[in-house]
Amino acid sequence: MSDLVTTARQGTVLVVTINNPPVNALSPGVPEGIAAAVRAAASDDSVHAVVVIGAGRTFIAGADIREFGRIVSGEAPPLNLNEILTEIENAPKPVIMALHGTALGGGLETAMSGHYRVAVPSAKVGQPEVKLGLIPGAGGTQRLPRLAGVETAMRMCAFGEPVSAAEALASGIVDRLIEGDLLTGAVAFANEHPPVRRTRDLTAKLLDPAAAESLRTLFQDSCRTKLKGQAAPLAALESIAATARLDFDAGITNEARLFSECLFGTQSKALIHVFFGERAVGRIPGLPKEVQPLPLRRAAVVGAGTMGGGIAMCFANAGVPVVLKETTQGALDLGLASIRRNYENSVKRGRLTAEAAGQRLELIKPVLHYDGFEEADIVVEAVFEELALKKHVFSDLDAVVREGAILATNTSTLDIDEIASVTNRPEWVIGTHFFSPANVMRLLEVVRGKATSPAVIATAMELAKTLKKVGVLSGNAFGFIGNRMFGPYRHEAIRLVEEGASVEQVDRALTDWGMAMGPLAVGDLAGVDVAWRVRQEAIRLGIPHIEAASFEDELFARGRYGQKSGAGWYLYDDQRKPSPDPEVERLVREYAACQAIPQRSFTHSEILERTLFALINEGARLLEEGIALRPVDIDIVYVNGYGFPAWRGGPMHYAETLGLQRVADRMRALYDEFGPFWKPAALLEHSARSGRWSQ
Ligand code: 3H9
Repeated sequence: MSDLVTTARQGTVLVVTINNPPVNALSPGVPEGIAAAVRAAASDDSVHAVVVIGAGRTFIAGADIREFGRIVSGEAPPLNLNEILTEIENAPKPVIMALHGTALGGGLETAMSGHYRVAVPSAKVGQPEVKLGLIPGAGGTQRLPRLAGVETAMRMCAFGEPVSAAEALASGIVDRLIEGDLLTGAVAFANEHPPVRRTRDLTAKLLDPAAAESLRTLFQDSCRTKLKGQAAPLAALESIAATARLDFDAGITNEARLFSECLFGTQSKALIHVFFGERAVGRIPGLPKEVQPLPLRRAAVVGAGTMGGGIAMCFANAGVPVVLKETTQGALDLGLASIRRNYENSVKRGRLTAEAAGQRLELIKPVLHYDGFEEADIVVEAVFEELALKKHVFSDLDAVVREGAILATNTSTLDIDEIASVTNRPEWVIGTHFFSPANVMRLLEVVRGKATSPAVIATAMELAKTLKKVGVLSGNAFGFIGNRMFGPYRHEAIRLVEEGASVEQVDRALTDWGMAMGPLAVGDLAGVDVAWRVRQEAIRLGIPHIEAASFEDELFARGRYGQKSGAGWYLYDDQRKPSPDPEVERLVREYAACQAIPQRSFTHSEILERTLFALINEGARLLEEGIALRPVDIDIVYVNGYGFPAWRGGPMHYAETLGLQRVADRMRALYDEFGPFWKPAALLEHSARSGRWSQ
């Protein structure tokens, strides 16, 4: 027996323990080890049953995701999990799977190849493969409907959300919940001498073809709205629906074909890139290992507007007491009312109990002065985006906040060093760019100033984890990573409209491609006035490629600020539902005539190329300048903060998927046609030949 799987005896029960930290993934050796133990038990007369359990914090969290890339590139052989699980299922003595932590993907599939499953109440089970662009590939789409029914299996496999042990019990996935020690409970279960019961033989919950197809259609519609563009959920549904017409073995063969199509497709590569990327961004190259994050026991936030209120909620949600400051009672009351409303809505939607909402609210202490700031380990300033105002707040903070506390500014574009310069402790100053709504959006851009100390950087990155966000470190450049790239992207969207495309066509091309929102609709959401101010600041600072004139200035001049004023690029009704505005179309054509901009029509692929290539080129420049540490940091920013489809992997990954040579060639052609804006970044030219971003 290998170290990955060990066995021990408890009376006539063979206990098989999986020991592959941190999550007991099915790395090579693990499934083989379990099967070998089950085989040994079969030929040992002194054993009457087998219990399989995970060591450490969890049962099996799935196949080893690191292996998939190696399989696709041909470095590793395909997984033969099906054969192994069939051997376990065919065992002549009962096999009881004991679940704690998470039994996910191949973990649940292994569990279902056993004859019974027992679980602690805190356990969760699921088939999350779709989140990696895959479907269950070791019998999950065939065994789960046999245990839980077709509808539950379709829901779990198409959406990938895990279910609790109680739900698993109710649906038949789990046979018994164990209060107290899991192993003791599992061995006791085995000692009840349950007969061998193979999941493959259970057919009572399967449906006839018509019923299975109608459920499939229902789920397909829901996937096409909620998981637009993704192939794996539809493949999972196809495989489950096939249980109505194929026997178990044919169903497994069909599943294997669909699994392989997903595995060798671009979507799984992209989603696996995002899975590891979200974990990789937390590792900061160059940060000395001995640097430890500082404890964050108490927080304070300056400004109870939309951002400040949301940030205070983030702390409260993480159980960190927070002082929330405003300058007037009216503003403070408004801010708190909005926080209260947010919590009430969560309670109404069943996401939070009233008690938990009350506890969180209690952690937020409203103040009009800096009371309580002296106790804070971190202060986040979230006042209006204006440099002079932020500097004023920071000089106040420097006077009231204790030494050794972090001073963070929630800015989306401003210069961290300039803000830090008004304090006597620039090494304690850092940018924390939250995205709106701060209590919902997962991204936290952490911006290091030139003096920010390594411990402060490490603490801010840890803060992201504490707040259940993904922190990405950026250098201090105008717009940091996300907004700096968003500039050229929107620039092109606006240029396309100026050159003859309609507003809806540009947005539509990008949303059809997978973006959560079109770039012009985003302008209306964020505020045309805000974009205007940012642009003026960029012009003032001499940021390259910002042209003096843009049609958006016309919208600004007419007070068309976007959603908040009822009109911007679109017209909005009372519910903020957009509709195209012929007036915008008239104004833009007038503008184009004045500026002598030649008019033409555009295909969707031209729109995609111009907008997305502008995004990619700016990303390459950020890498060249060292503002973004690695291509994956940019990808994670875009997937988590800008609605970039995760199944396309982020802009830099997408560029590799297209082929960097192709991107560079097209960029050169655009450069010849349109001039300096399209100058390919040196890094792009440099990386084109290898096809991978080099640094
Ligand atoms: C599958 O099973 C396909 C099957 O149908 C079979 C087909 C034939 N493999 O997230 P954490 C690493 S597809 C390899 O920070 P948490 C992770 O990268 C798979 N590595 O912890 C990290 O490494 P590092 C279906 C894995 O407590 C470390 O473990 N299963 C795997 O916040 C800790 O992870 C899934 O999709 C893995 N399967 O969350 C489950 N899982 O420290 C994916 C984790 O070096 N995993 N790692 O950065 C998860 O959802 C979470 O990791 C889990 C724990 C909830 C388990």
